[in-house]
Amino acid sequence: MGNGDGSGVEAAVSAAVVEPPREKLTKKAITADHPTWCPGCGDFAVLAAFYKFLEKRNLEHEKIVTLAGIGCSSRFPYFVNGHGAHFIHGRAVPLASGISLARPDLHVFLFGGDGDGFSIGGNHLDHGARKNINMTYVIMDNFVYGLTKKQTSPTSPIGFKSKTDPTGAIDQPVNPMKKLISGGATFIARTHAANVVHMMQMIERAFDHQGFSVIECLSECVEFFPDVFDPANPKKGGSFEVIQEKKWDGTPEDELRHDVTDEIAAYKLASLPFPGVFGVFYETDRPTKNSLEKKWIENTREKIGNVSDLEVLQKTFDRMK
Ligand SMILES: Cc1ncc(C[n+]2csc(CCOP(=O)(O)OP(=O)(O)O)c2C)c(N)n1
Ligand code: SF4
Ligand SMILES: [Mg+2]
Repeated sequence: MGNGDGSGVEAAVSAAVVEPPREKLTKKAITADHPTWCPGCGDFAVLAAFYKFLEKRNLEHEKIVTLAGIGCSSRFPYFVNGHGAHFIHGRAVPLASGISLARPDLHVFLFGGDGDGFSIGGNHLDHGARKNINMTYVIMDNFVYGLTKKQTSPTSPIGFKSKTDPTGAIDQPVNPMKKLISGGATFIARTHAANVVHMMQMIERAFDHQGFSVIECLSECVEFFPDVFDPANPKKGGSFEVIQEKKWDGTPEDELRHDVTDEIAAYKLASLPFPGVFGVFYETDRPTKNSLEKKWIENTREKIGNVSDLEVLQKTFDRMK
């Protein structure tokens, strides 16, 4: 073997590192623990849709990251066999931001509840949105704090009786779509856990979007706020109204369809009374923080002569002496 100049060895090494063809990602491979949610909880369907999405898109298994804060819905990463963390209540966005920026090659998914996302994590949500950090965030909204057994959440409707509002909630609830539009999220959609096909479509669209993409998914807490989403569930006598998006085909009916790039139109859709409409409210193309930081790092590297990370660190320490 070899001709004495090392090329034979190199050839042997490169032959040795040829990767075998990837096995298709199966549900079995991505399923971890048995979900511990109450029987009938809407969150089961969100997990099922996510498994289906992962299988369909056949993502590289080692690049899947699921993150969450705290709550019933935030138990999600336990049930996905991949990299993941069940993090501090409300702090999943900052954790995901760090991972997304440091490892832009990974697929960063966040799952969590209305309390985690809009209450304790509400401020982080705004900053993730305005910075347009690349990630896919599914907020499983059940209009209640489920894990802690029925407190009023930021999306609970006025009049909702809970342990914190025994005579009925009196505070104006957050409108998730309006909050996300004004926060600066670049992909904003709404779906319902009773419609797996629609959920899948929204997850795929959010995943394909470059930037901070958020889906509000109505997911029923059968224990502490049952039947609240029936008005949007045809199987329970409701109607699931899907947003008709513009096809830009010049037809008169297209005039009436929704332009997802129109912020004001998105805001108007968000003002419709409950149960509102479902689909993509808003999508815009704005540079991600990931891409801006990459440029900035590359420019700095060029300026300092493409030295190694260790040398940069050493120089920084030297300056501090
Ligand atoms: C800093 C902190 N504050 C409060 C709590 C208690 N706590 C845990 S989960 C939760 C709310 C969960 O509600 P939500 O995010 O809507 O999730 P759900 O259980 O409804 O899916 C609260 C208040 C906590 N764990 N940490
Ligand atoms: S308490 Fe509600 S949100 Fe939590 S697992 Fe049970 S049904 Fe689901
Ligand atoms: Mg909740």
